[in-house]
Amino acid sequence: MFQYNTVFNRKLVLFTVFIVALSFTHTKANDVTNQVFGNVKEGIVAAFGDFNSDELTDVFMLKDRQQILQILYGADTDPLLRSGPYCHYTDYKIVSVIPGDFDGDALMDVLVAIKPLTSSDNVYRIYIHWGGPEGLNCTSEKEEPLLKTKGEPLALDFNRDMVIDLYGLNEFGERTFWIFQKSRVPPQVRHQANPPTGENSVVPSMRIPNANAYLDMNGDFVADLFVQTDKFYEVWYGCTEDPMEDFIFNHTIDNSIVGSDYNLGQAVFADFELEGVENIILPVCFHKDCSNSTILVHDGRNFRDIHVNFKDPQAVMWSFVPPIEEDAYLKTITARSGDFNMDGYPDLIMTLQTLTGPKRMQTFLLENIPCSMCNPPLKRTFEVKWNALNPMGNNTVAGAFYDFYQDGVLDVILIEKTNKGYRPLAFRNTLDYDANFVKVIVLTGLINKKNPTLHTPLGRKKRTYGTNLPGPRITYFTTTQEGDLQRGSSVQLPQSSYFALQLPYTIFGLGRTPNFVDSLTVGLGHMSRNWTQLIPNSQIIVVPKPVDDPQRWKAQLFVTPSKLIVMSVVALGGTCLVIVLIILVLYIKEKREDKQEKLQEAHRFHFDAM
Ligand SMILES: *[C@@H]1O[C@H](CO)[C@@H](O)[C@H](O)[C@H]1NC(C)=O
Ligand SMILES: *[C@@H]1O[C@H](CO)[C@@H](O)[C@H](O)[C@H]1NC(C)=O
Ligand SMILES: *[C@@H]1O[C@H](CO)[C@@H](O)[C@H](O)[C@H]1NC(C)=O
Ligand SMILES: *[C@@H]1O[C@H](CO)[C@@H](O)[C@H](O)[C@H]1NC(C)=O
Ligand SMILES: *[C@@H]1O[C@H](CO)[C@@H](O)[C@H](O)[C@H]1NC(C)=O
Ligand SMILES: [Ca+2]
Ligand SMILES: [Ca+2]
Ligand SMILES: [Ca+2]
Repeated sequence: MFQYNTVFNRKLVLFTVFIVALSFTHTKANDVTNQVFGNVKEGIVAAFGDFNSDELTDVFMLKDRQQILQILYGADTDPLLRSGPYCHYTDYKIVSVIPGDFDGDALMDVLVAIKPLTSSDNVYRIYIHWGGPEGLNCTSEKEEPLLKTKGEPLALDFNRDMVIDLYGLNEFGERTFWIFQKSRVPPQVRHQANPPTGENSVVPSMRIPNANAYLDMNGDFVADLFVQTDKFYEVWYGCTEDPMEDFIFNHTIDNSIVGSDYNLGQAVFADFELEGVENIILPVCFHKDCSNSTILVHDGRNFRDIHVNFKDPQAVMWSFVPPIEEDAYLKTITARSGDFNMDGYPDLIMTLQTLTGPKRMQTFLLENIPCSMCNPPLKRTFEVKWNALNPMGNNTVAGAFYDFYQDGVLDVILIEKTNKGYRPLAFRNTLDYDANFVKVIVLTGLINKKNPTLHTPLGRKKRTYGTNLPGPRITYFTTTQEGDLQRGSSVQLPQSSYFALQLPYTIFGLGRTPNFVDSLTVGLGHMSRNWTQLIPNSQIIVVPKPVDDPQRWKAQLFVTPSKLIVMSVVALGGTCLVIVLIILVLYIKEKREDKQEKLQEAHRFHFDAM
C-alpha cells in the first residue's frame, strides 16, 4: 500500500513539472527555420505581400539562381511558409519583385524586372504576372515587355485610383511615371517635370541604385516623392489640386560628403525619436572601403552623425559592407527598420563585416537607445546588439523583419550565404517583453464581384478589400504608464526597389502601456480618418473606401490575446488539472481503503462466525 502511494506521488510530481515546463519551453527556441521554411532550403527573399487575401503575409522568393519566382503562402500551422505557384525563366534572371494590384481587379499581381542572364547592363524588362482567382498566371518571357526601365522602378499610386503605378527612369534615362489602368492595357506614360536647375540647366541624373521613396514628408497626408540624385535628395510635394502636376518640386536635401572617397547607403524612413515624424536614416562610409562607418539621421534641418560604436566586446572592429555589384543583397548598404523590442522606437537590422582579424560577415540588430552625449538636438542613437540574433548568423548577408506567428512581435528572416547560394533562416523573437502593440494594415479598398467568395475556417463569409498599398501615413497617440503622451508614426511601403523588404503593414510597439490607444489616424490623398479608444494588441485593417469620403472608411478590428493572457490560461488549466488529479487520487485511495476495510470487516465477521 505504502509502496503504491509513493510511486503514484512521484508520477504526480513529474506530471506537474511537465505542465509547468510546457508553458515555458516554447519561449526558448529561437531557431525556427524548420518550422517556418520546412523543405525550402534555398532562395532569395525578394518581397512581402498577401497574394491570396487570407490575411497572412506571403513571401516572394527567387530560386534557382534568380530564374524562378515562387510564392510561399503564409500559414498558421507548421510549416508557416508553404510552396505556392511559381513562374520560371530560361534566358533571363529576376532582379526585382513588386507585388501590387496593377489592373484594379482587387487581386494581387506580381511585377518583375528581369535582365538577360549574361548582361551586366542596368536596363531591365518589366513584366507582370497577373493574379487570377485560381492563382498566378505567368507571362512568358517571349512576349514583349510592358516597358523597360533603367535601374529598378518604385511603386506608387500616382493618380490615387488604387491601381499601383511606377516611377523611375525609362530606357533612355528620362524620369517617367507609368500609370496603370483598370484593365490590362499598356500603362499611360508621363514624364516628370524638370527640377529647377540653376545656371547650368542640366537635369541632375537619378542615381542608380537609389533610395527613392513615396511617403508623406510634410504631414498633410498626401504622399510626396523623394528622389535621389548624385549630390542631393529632391523632395517633390504631392499635390491634389492641380490635375496636371501631381508632384511639385519643393526643395533638395544635400547628401554630399567632401571628396569622392565615400559610400552612401540606402536612406530609410522611420520615426527615430518617436515624435510623430519620419526621419531619414542614412548609413554612410567615409571611405570607399567602409573603414569608417556611421549612421546619419536627418533632424529636419541637417544630417547628424549619431556615432554608432562598431567595436564588439572582443575589441574587433566591424563596418558596413562596401557595395558588391554581383551580390543580390550586398549591391547596396541597406538598413531595414522595425521595432524589435516593442518600446515604440524603431530598431534596425544591418549586415556588418570585420575590419580586423579573420574576415567575417554577419547580420546584427541595432537597437534604438537613449543617448546623452549625442549631437543635439538628437537624443537617441543605435547600439549594435552583438548577441541578439544568436545562435544564428554565421555568414548572414541580410535580414528582414517578419511576424511569423501573427502575434504582433516582429521576428527576423536572415539570409545565409552558402557556397551554393542563399538560404533563408527564421529567427523567432522570444524576448519576453509582454509589451503591447497595434498592428495596422491599409488596403487598397478595391473589391471585385467576380471573385469567388472565400470562407473563414469557421464558415463565415470573408470579404477581401484589395492588396498592398504604398504611401498611406499612420499616426497614433497613447498615454504611457507614467502619464506622458506618446505618439508615433509610420508610412506603409514607402520603398519597393533594391530589396527594401518592407512589410505591407505596420506594427507599433507600445511598451508596457496597458492603456487604450487614444487615437489612431490613417491618411492618404489629403484625406484622413481618426479612430479613438482602440484596444491594444489588436490588428486593424483599414479599408479606405470610398477614398474621398473618409467618414465611410472602415476599420476591422481583430484582437490578439496577449502573451500574458495565454500564459495565465495555460497556468490556470495546469492548476485545475493538478487539483482534479489530486482529488482523483484521494478518491481512489479512499475507495481502496473502504474496500479494504469492508474486506477486513467481512474477514472479521467470518472469523467471528467461526
Ligand atoms: C490565366 O489566364 C487565362 C486567360 O485569361 C484564364 O483562362 C486562366 O483561367 C488563368 N489562369 C489562372 C490560374 O488564373
Ligand atoms: C515648399 O512648400 C512650402 C509649404 O508648402 C511652401 O511654403 C514653399 O513655398 C515651397 N517652396 C517651393 C520652392 O516651392
Ligand atoms: C570618421 O570620419 C569622421 C568624419 O570625417 C571623422 O570625424 C572621424 O574622426 C573618423 N573616424 C575615424 C576612426 O577615422
Ligand atoms: C559559426 O562559426 C564558428 C566558427 O567558424 C563555429 O565555431 C560555430 O559553431 C558556427 N555556428 C553555427 C551556428 O554554425
Ligand atoms: C484625433 O483624435 C484625437 C483625440 O480626439 C485628437 O487629439 C487628434 O487631434 C485627432 N487627430 C486628427 C487628425 O483629427
Ligand atoms: Ca496570404
Ligand atoms: Ca490584379
Ligand atoms: Ca494609380
